Amino acid sequence: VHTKFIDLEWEQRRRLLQGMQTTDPQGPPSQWTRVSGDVVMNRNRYANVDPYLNNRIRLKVPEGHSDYINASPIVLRNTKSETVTNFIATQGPKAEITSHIWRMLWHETASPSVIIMLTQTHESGREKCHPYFPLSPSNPTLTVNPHDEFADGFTATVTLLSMTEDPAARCTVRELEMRTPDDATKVVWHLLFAGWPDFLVPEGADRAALLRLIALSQAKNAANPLSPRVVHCSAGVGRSGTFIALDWLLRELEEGSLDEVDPTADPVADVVDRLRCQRMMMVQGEQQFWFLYDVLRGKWRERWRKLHLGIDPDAEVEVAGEVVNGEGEEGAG
Ligand code: PTR
Ligand code: PTR
Repeated sequence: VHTKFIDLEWEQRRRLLQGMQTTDPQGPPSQWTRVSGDVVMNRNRYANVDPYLNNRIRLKVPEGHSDYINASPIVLRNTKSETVTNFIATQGPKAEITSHIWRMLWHETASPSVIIMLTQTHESGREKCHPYFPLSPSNPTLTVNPHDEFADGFTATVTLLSMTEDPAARCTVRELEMRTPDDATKVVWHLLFAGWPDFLVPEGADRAALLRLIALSQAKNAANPLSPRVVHCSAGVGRSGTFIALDWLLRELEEGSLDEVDPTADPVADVVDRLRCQRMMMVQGEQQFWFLYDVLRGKWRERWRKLHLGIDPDAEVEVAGEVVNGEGEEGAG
């Protein structure tokens, strides 16, 4: 029942986005209208980054409470297969409002659900994201306190079931179980990526690791491919936008949409544009923008060699910039 509900809402949203305007005459005057007010400002990590008024996740809260969370639904569709992929891009939760990400996850995603975290909790001595999940097996259970000022009565326990390192994806994989008071449960895969400093791009081996991470997140979500993967960094725009753009571009490549070279087409600029229609500042700065071309060019060349020369890229492992022949490592499954 839950999955059907999700499908419906997201399908409606997709149609709305295709028209690129709100069909609701009472709706906001512009697609770019931002959410304002003190409640909103207090809940934002950065004063200059927030979701658009008509494209935001609304928390399911009791009447009279604010449904605001700094999170945007993101929908992309691949050209040939017409496969729809859903994400939620959100900021790194702040300490007072960690209940919100759990509430959102509970209502908007299927089980198992997937969170991709692209920031460290602290970078250069500053908090980039509150540690909102159980960090270690020595302290495996976290309770969302229903009496917290911002929890609005929502409660759940989140238990760490397992924690493993996936070195090929430079990722800590946590399997969590969320349980509500009525004993309903949801499995949550939490993928914490270690290779991406704020405002920059993954370099060297971290670049290959990022591609592994993308594949890993798809695999963890494979049981419910329409359920949105939750992606966050610190502001939820730079690294998150780049991750989502790459996820889509690599799929375009795989399904052959980029095989015929059309000199007027620019799939990178197109996807960044489409992302920025859904959440501001997605893909931050030139460096992240060029990074997309760079990764795509490498993968495109790999595909071309495979199709035309029969050279299988999976039989090669990239080690610190050098390509050596050998067995491909398996990602953690
Ligand atoms: N009943 C409380 C509220 O309305 O906020 C807390 C709560 C909300 C508890 C949702 C559980 C919830 O999950 P579900 O809707 O799946 O029961
Ligand atoms: N005030 C910051 C700025 O405009 O630079 C907000 C910001 C912070 C924007 C981090 C992007 C950031 O990166 P990311 O989305 O990857 O966390």
